[in-house]
Amino acid sequence: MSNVVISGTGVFTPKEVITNEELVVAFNAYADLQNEKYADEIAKGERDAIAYSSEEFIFKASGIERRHVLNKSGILNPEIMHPTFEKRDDDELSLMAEMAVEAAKSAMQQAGRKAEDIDAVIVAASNHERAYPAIAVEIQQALGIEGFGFDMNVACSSATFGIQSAADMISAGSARAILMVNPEICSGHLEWRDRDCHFIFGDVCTAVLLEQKNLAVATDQFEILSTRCLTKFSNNIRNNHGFLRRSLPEGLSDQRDMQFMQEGRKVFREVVPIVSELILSHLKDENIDIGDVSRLWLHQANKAMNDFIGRKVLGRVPEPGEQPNILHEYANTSSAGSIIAFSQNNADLKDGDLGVICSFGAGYSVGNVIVQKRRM
Ligand code: CO8
Repeated sequence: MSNVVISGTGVFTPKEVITNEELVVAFNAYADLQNEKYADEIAKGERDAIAYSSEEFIFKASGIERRHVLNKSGILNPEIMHPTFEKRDDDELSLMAEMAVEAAKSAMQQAGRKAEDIDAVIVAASNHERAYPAIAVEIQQALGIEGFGFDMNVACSSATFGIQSAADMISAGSARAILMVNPEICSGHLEWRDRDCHFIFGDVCTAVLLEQKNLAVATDQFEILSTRCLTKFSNNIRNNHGFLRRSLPEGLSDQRDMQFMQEGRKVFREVVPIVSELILSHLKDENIDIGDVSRLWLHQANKAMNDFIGRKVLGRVPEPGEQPNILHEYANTSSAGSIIAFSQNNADLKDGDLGVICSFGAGYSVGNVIVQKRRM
């Protein structure tokens, strides 16, 4: 459809790791401190005691075993409970740009491409370190890419929506090649003091290089056969930390809803059918039989959720490796999850094999990309 290929991918993985065990120890120490501090109010029934978190629950409910983060010490300090970063001067590379440059270099190397071959940069992520200048423009400068760049946000679906945007622009002739990057500093936005969600996210950055099929030089390429995106409004995953925060009435400028909030059960129940239906109808409209699809690279939020979607889409239990899971190692990395799964699990596919990259999350949003392996 598009004459566009993915010719390279890259993943920047932060060195620091937090295991479930370490996370739970820190959370429970925080709970003890708080419960001690508010012991009188708790005894009078004016406040609920904070319940302990548990490793068993986390693994069983999510499939997550550990997560990579940019700063471990702040998150695990029961007096702090969030990452801490040094202030950077405006003329230093920002954190998101730094991660993205690393991931982008790997994608460019895999694609056999240099800065002069690329015409645009898209930063597609769930949180942006600042509003302007766009992080994409900073990355463009850091890599020496001419042309243009912009930032976009569709939460967990940012990468697939970014792939669609890039593929459409390349098809239309606006650019020869586009670097689409997903720097996700989820740790900065997660409420580590809330046991319902403190285990969910990790940090990472992925990069995807897309280019005109007839210009691509990489040995292994994935032709984009078709993309489909869908959004449907829901408040079940939300945060209210926008730029009007300072303007709220006194006492409301630091509320729980300014970090990640979700109704996990409702999300699970409502998103699974939307995703399964979208994957199946998209394949049908492209005259592709699900039996001919070799791999599903799904958004990585919850292992049970992905097992469920895999079963619904394939009509059977997926074979090992057919629907790769990276959650145990990375946790939910928002938009980057399906791209990590794709990047780390495509080398064995043969020329002509078909696959689907699908992400889903806040919005609600779902992005589906049908690809076909090309071996030159
Ligand atoms: N330890 C022990 N017990 C716990 C813990 C814990 N850590 N947490 C909760 N419990 C308890 C609860 O209190 C509850 O107890 P009770 O039954 O007495 O009330 C019980 O365990 C069960 O709790 P839940 O019903 O919440 O548990 P679930 O089985 O539903 O699992 C999940 C929770 C894992 C969150 C699950 O619902 C899930 O994964 N749902 C899907 C969510 C999803 O896909 N979300 C996508 C969001 S990501 C996205 O869109 C990107 C947003 C932007 C990124 C932001 C970056 C930070």
